[in-house]
Amino acid sequence: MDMVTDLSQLPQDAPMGPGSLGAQSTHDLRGNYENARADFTIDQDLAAYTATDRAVWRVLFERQRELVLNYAAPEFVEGLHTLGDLGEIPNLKATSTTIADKTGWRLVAVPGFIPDQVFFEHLANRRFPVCTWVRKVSELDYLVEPDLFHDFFGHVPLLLNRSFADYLQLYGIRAQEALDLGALSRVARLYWYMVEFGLIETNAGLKAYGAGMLSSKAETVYSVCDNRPNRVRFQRDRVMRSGYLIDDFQKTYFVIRSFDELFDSLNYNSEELFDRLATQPDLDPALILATDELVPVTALN
Ligand code: HBI
Ligand code: FE
Repeated sequence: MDMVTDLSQLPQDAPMGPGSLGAQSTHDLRGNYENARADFTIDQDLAAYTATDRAVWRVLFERQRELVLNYAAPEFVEGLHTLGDLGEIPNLKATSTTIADKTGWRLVAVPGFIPDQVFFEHLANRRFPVCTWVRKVSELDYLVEPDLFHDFFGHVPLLLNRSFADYLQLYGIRAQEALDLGALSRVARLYWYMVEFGLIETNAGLKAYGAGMLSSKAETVYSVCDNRPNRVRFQRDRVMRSGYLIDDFQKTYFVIRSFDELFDSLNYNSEELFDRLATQPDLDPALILATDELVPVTALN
């Protein structure tokens, strides 16, 4: 099959929106949930992908794999290279074996967004839910709901990093506790800022590691280089108090020094923490506190 490289050869539809990911969507979900099992998993049907799906995947992959060399955390790039050539739509079962051997994580196919408690149950058991459908041509730069490219290209490479993999499983356990305590918003913010839109300090300057950035061409660059957003040193309670935007670039990014820092931040008693946070006001996404340690943009080499 000759490769489609110029998307104008594909059927065009609606115009593109701003370059970001709006994960927590409320509109009716796109995927086909009819055949989903009780844990919301389905079987990935590799034969069901169309030529357009394959072309959209390839364009997204070719574009992002160049960008990440300059803007992504080295651990992300290392994971991406371990996954091999991703020019074709990945076979989730086959990739699962590679990941399981390294960090014990497996991929499970899902039709799209799944209920919070089901999602957290999968994470707590080292199963990462990956959506199987591919976005439309018109959604190359703006997506309301995570698709296969966001979930796989954005999230899977770091599942190969021991420290991040351990963090994400413990996150699943803490998130289940939060659900039981009516504190979903606290852990949703921690996921949003530190799994979807996190920055990490390296000896080559600030790098992106969040899936929401690294699966978005525009936000990969904006989050690392643009002078407009705030960049604040990661502090767990600060993140858990901070609201976020789902349909535009983030106003504030939080910066870690290592993935161990994320893991260590989950060493808390849920009841005590959420009782304490309940006495403190939520924070606007663009707000800077006097207690914030601001992290400057670093010129990219
Ligand atoms: N479902 N498939 C999928 N992917 C997600 O990222 C996801 C989800 N359900 C709930 C959820 N995320 C939220 O609970 C977290 O982002 C906090
Ligand atoms: Fe995501």
